[in-house]
Amino acid sequence: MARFAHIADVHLGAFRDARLRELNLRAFEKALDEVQQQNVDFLIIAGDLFDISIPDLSVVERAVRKMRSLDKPIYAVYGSHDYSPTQTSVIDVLNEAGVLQKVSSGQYVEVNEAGQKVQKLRLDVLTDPKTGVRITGISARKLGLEKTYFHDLDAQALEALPGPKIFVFHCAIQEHKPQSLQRVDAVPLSLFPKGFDYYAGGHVHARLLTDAPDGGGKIVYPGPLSAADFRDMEEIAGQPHGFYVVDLDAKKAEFVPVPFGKVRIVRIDAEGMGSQDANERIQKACGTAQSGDVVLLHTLGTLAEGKPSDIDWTAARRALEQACPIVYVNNALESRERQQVRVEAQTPDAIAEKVFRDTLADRDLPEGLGKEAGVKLSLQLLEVLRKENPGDNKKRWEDVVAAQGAQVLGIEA
Ligand SMILES: [Mn+2]
Repeated sequence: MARFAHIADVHLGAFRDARLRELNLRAFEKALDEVQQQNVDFLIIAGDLFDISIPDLSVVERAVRKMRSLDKPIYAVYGSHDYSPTQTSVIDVLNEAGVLQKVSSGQYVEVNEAGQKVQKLRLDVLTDPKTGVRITGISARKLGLEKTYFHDLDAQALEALPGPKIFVFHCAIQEHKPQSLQRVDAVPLSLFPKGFDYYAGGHVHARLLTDAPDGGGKIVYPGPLSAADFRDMEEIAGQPHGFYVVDLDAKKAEFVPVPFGKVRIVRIDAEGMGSQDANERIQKACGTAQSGDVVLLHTLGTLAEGKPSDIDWTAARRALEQACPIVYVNNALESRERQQVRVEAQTPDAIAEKVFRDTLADRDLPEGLGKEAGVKLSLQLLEVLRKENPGDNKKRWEDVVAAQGAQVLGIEA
C-alpha cells in the first residue's frame, strides 16, 4: 500500500510585493501541514519549488524549516525556474543537505540498437525504502532542452523495471497542452517511458488528471500549488489551487485544495470608450469592489480617444485599498495612436523609436532629455533593459542592469 502527495510549481520567493510573497510561502507551509496529516509515505515535488535557482535565503530558511518538520521523504526534480545551467541550484544544496532527494540523475551509456552503437541516457532509479516504489524522472532544462533527454532516454531499461513505479517530469506534454500554452515547447507522449503507474508532472500551470495511453497509469499535473503571478491569482479567484494525494494501489488521486487568500477581480474592458468615460467606469468599479485579501485590477481595450495616462490610477488604487489590502494592477489599456504605431511600424526597433519620438514630441523636458536627444537616450536605455538574463540569479542580474542603465543616464547607480 503506497500513498504519496504530489506537489508542483510552488515558486517560493515569487512576487516583488512582500505580502504576496508571504501568501505564497504560507500556502506551502499549509500544504506541508496537510501532507503531514494525510497518511502518506512520501512527497513528490515535480519542479519549480523555488521561483529562481538562488532564492533569497530567508525564503529558503522558511522552506527548509517546514520540509525538515515533515517526517517523510521528499523526492524532487528541478523545474524550469529553479534550475540553472551555469550555477548550483538551491535544489542541489537541499539535496546535499538531505532535505530532499533529487530523482533525476543519470548518465549516458553506449547501447546496441539494431546492430548500431548509440548513446542513450540511462536514468538512475531510486527505491523508496518504506514502500518499495521505484521513482525516477527528468528535470527541466532551460529553453525546453529537456526534450533532448527524452529523445536520448533509454526507455527500455525503465520499462523493464518491475512496478510500482513513478516517473517525475517538468515539461508540457504535446497531447495535453492547454489552450493558453499552444506556443510553448512540449514533449510528445511517444517519448515518455511506458508502463509507469504514475506520471507526476509539473510546469503546466493548469490542473490535469488523465489516463496514460498504454493503460493503467495516470498522468497528473496538480497545477501551481498556490500562485506565482497575475494569471495564477486570476484562476484562484475561480477555483482553489492545491495538490494531489495519490493511492497507488487503488489508482486514486484526490485533489486537496490549499487556501491562498480571497482574491477579487475587477475587470474593465474599455474598448471604444473615451478616456473620460473609461475613467468614470474604472473609478466606479473600484469604489464598489468586494472585500478580500487581494484585488486584481485588469483594464484592457483600445480607447477611442485620450490616453491611458488620463485615468486617475492613484484614485483607483486608493479606492481598491479600501476593500483589499493588496492591490495588483494589470493595465493593458491602449490609446488609439499606439495601436496605429503598431500597424505602421514594421520592426520592433522602428516601433520603439516611433513610440519614443511621438511620446516626447509634446513634452517640455530639460535639455538632453527631450526631442531627439531623448529618443536616443530612450533607445540606449531600452537596449540595456531588453538584454536577456544569461545566468539565473535575478537579484545579481538586476544589479548589472541597474549599473548599465545608470551609465546610459550618466548617474550613479
Ligand atoms: Mn512553474
